[in-house]
Amino acid sequence: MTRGLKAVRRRRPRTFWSLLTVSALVVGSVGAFGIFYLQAKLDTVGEVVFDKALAIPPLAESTQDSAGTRVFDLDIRSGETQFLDGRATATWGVNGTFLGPTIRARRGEKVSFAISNSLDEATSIHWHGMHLPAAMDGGPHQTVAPGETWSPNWTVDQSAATLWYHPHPHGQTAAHAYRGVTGMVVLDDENSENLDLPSGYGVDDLPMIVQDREFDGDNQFDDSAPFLSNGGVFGDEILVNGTRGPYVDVTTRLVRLRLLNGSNARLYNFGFSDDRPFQLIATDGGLLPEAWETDRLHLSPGERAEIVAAFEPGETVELRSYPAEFGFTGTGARTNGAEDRLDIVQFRAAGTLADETEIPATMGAVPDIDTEDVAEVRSFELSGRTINGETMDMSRIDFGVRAGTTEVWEVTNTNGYMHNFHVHDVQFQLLDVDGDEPPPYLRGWKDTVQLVPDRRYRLAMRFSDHTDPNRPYMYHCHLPAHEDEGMMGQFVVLADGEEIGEVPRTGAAHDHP
Ligand SMILES: [Cu+2]
Repeated sequence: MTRGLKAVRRRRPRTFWSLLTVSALVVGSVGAFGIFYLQAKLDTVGEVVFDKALAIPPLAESTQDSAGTRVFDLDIRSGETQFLDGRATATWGVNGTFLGPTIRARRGEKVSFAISNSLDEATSIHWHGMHLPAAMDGGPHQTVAPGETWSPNWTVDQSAATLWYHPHPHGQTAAHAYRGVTGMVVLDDENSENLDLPSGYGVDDLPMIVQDREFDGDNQFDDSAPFLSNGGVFGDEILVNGTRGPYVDVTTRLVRLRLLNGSNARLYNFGFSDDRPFQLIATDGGLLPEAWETDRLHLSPGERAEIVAAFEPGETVELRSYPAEFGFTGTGARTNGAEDRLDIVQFRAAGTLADETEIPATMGAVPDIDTEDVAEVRSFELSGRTINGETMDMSRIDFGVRAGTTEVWEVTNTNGYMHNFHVHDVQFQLLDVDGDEPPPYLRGWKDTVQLVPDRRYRLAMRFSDHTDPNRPYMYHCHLPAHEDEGMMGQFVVLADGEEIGEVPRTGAAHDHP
């Protein structure tokens, strides 16, 4: 007994102290987690001072050469931009210090670009959503070295749509995009030009590049990912076209907003402060057959939507982002911004509003890919930073597709947080989600789709032309942090009888068309 008690007495302090240490560590960790978790939820409704007119990116100037090609000059450069009081923020831009001009072109036009890189590191300009030859795509194989000029050209051959451009150098996309190399592309066609939709650029047809930014104590962009984030950086300031605290003076009853989620990681669930309904008229690839009325709209990074909102004379209303309605499980929601509520832009309607436009009953063509004759069905599982267990290898062409054929790609996100899926070169048609008809906002042409965890998205796409056995197009998660870490693959479009070639080894900077 005595020995036993002694033994117990001797052991007790050690057990006690180790238990205390373990408890302290557990409590400390839970506490730290709890603090980060609680701080992770952001609500800026009513906090944003809307005191700056929304900047409208200028339309890019162009000249016409003797062959009728429209030529644009774009210069990627660094500079400083005044977002906050005090010190300016070091930024990058195109033909300016932050963001770039809007490229506007018409179906059938030949376009050509002189893209010069005035930075001191290589970058690229990728034409997100554009159907064009892989050598002109501006992906990781078409980087532009410092001091060099890259001159892609192609013929615009797709329906009217809101596209965009951004950097795509492998491993650096997130950082370069965050600094500000982003712009919009507006394509027109005969159909869009004859519709009665609001179309006065900057008046009742507004480009809206929506981006979150985090500023450090010295007013500089901070793109470090917060603790517990799965997607990269989440900023607590929202910029629209580079304007912080923007308002719009509304002069017409109907206003069309070309919304682009130009953020690196944040999902937006757009809606108005009074929950008024609005009309979705276009998705990534162009106009919907008919408008769809809603009061909320999810856009994941890279996705675009054109919406038309109606205003009453004299009123003021805000566009916000509401908590995500789906797409996250468990604690991943809060620590990935999905519970945030954010004021974005304020609309101030004039006392009298012009009322000369309407939403036509029919607008775009119904996506109608014939799936009777599918050449190939492929599966893509997105997990961690891999697609089908592999990470991006610049020299590995994952597969070849045959020009003139239709394929069905089945895509699944196996994580509890967000991935999305973007395919270069084509617009796809969503066939079903887990066998169910896609929701209305996914029934138009898409090039990027949010992947709700554990659902299977079946995408139909047709590869028509621009064959090149050596130069790949990309498919990837469009959270740039994920893509940079390898969540990307490469495919080539092959002509009849052609075999997969080899990615040119001459160095990306010299892979000029
Ligand atoms: Cu991802």
